[in-house]
Amino acid sequence: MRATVLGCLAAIGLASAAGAQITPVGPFTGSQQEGFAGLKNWGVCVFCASIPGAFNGICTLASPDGSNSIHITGGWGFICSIGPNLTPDITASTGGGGYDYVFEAGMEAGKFGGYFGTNSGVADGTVEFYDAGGALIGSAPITYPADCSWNWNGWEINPPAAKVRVIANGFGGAYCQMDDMEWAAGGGPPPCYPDCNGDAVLNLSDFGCFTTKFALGDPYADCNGDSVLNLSDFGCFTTKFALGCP
Ligand SMILES: [Ca+2]
Ligand SMILES: [Ca+2]
Ligand SMILES: [Ca+2]
Repeated sequence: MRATVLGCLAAIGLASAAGAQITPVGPFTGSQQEGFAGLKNWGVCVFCASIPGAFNGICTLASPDGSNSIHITGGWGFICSIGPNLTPDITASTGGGGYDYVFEAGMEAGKFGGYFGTNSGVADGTVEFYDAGGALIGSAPITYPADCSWNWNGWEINPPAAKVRVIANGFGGAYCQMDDMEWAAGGGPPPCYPDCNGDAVLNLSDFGCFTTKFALGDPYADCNGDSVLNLSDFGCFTTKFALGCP
């Protein structure tokens, strides 16, 4: 009987689409960089729905809602004035619900980061990670003050993300300036779901981690993959924790 129950639970586990583990990382040198200077092509569009060819051709910059809101420029004045970070030209959206980095199939981002700032007078934002099917697999805060300075934010994403969406806190997700972005493929071992904090040890901290993510509405906490966060997800997490990690 016990074996049958465990077998059923394991089958449910396999059928679920668990979220990704998102871990903040410090500045790194990726295998592809994007400084935006080579992508400014105002003869085609000054404000664009999408701009292909980013990160040496593996990524398209795109407006989430398809509006002409992706902009690359030498510098940008608004509440304050922001200039380039390490390389000429910077980018941001002027609306559209944020700013998407859409990666080619097979070039999903296992590590992504860069320098963020804003000229809008509104600090901070959110980054969202999506799989190839368009499902949200994780999110994290982006922190920068509202003073036109450049600030590193970066993440490890496991499993890697097919799309990274940057949403500023102000102006409908717009005016988060970015420069000198870094990309790296995934390469770590596949994540073990109950190791919520990603430290390769299963202990009480992972329950605390899960509870926090649940309270924040993080997609990771949807353990049974039914797009609803409720008590079933606590049961699911407890089961997966009991089954352990390889
Ligand atoms: Ca630049
Ligand atoms: Ca752990
Ligand atoms: Ca659920």
